[in-house]
Amino acid sequence: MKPDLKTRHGGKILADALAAQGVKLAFGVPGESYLPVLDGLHDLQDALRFVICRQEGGASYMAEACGKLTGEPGVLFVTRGPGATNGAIGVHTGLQDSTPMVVFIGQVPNEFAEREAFQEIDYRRMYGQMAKWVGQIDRVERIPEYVSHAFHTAVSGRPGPVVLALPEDTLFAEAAVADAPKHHTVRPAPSDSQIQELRNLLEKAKTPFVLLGGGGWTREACAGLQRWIEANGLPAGTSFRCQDLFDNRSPSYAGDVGIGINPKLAQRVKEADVLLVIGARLGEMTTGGYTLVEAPLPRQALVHVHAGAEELGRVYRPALAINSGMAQFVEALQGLSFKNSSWKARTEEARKQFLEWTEPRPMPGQVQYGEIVRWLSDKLPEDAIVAGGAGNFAGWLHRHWLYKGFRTQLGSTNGSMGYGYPAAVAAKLAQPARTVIALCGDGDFLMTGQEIATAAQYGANFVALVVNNGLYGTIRMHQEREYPGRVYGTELRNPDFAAYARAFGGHGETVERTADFAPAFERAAASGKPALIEIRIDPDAITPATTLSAIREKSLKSKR
Ligand SMILES: Cc1ncc(C[n+]2csc(CCOP(=O)(O)OP(=O)(O)O)c2C)c(N)n1
Ligand SMILES: [Mg+2]
Repeated sequence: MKPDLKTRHGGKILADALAAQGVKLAFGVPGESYLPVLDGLHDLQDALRFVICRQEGGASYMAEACGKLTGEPGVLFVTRGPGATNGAIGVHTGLQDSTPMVVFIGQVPNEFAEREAFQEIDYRRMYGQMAKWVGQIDRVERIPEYVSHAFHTAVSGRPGPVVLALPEDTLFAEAAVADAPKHHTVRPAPSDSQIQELRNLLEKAKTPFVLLGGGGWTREACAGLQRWIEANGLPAGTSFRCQDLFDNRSPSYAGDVGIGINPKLAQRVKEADVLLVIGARLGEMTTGGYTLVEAPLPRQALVHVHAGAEELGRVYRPALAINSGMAQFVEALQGLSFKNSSWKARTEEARKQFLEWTEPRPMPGQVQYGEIVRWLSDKLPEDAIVAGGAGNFAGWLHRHWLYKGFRTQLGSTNGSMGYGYPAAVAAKLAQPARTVIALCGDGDFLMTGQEIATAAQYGANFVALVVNNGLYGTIRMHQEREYPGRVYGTELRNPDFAAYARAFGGHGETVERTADFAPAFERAAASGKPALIEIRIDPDAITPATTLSAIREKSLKSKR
């Protein structure tokens, strides 16, 4: 017999559906297009916190970061038209990062559909390429079904964003329907014969290399894989912005196979006879622009393990393709063990090269930014979360930070600026007991810096570093290389960032010498406010290894 069901309006059915999915935190900017949802959330305030942001770009990054950090779909609410367009950046990040997300967008009432009514967009077309699925809920009684479908889709196979449009009439209408229970997370597992094939390949291998990355990992799977890799003396690297999947202090860790890769590590990946890739898609950044691994037929015997069947053979024709969840694959690996002393010697060499590569070296100016990154890496708790944006300032983070634990990194593999600050806000709200820092560039920070208001409103107290070189430095670097001396469109006139933080009720510091950083950080961390430390670096210090002037000179010489 069916239970007696209460009649609820669509907004309440939706809010209750989210609670049934286990959602505890959602982000967004309100709109008149989804007032019934706000009314539904009103009753759930103690169980489900709806964090109101200052711009949908920041809100969508927060939802993405929450999904990345917890492995459960990050939830975003934006209004129709303008809200939906502002919110697109975090959806693109979620797509490229394989992050589970469910995005709700207001929609015009069905009676006005297709007239280009006020703020009307067809989200199926707009988000068609960026989301795993775009649906529109046209009938109030089907809200639980659509929400259940959305959550299942977001976490299955290769995780990613799902978009649901909410026509106004659906939300205001009423129905007596039951909630659907929490979604399953379905993962495939490797077959015995695939594991046997892997054994055969590795038994013959002289220069194997393991590369891990992508989404869908668990803490236990990472730990189990690390134990297996170490026990077999294999070298391991991580794909672009996935360094936190492997303890960087491990004797097996050889470094990150991403942007600004150690050339010796790049060579090692190229020379591998068996390349065991677990979870990584092998995108442009991880393959050095498709040169470390050639498409479609790699020189290495490629074993590609991925949770999304559609990713296997998408770019590369692997020697062995295994459709598996990460935890399932790691479990199957436990039955394999190899004794090959030449592997161990090569791993030791790779580790030595990693340690040499990551040592900070002197840069021009009064601030040794590499030493600051290393100081933080050594000093903060092992589980501290570092949220970073995009720009050359992140190069020092990639090179000098040692990630020690699962999900200690929040970065955007689509290289989108403005990610670090809102990602840190989300991390602090989702896991308040952990230390969180944001690492931003001067250009990067001001893309979403107004979310310091959100941090202040909700008590997300963490320290953000803004590395100020007065430049869109990355672009300036490429400009000097291609068109030396012809500087245009890459210089910035910045505000006083510390004063900016104070204006929002935060704590502000400005650092112009290395020695001033530690006391400034201590004050910022103890302030009990959202804190910001502007670090003024010499604009000539364009990467951890070279200067703008050296790049310009080299380019001028080659063009003479
Ligand atoms: C949203 C977005 N817009 C533009 C770019 C192109 N872009 C990449 S890095 C960069 C400059 C970053 O400047 P800043 O944050 O100051 O860091 P810096 O390179 O100076 O260290 C730009 C404009 C991008 N990646 N993302
Ligand atoms: Mg800059």
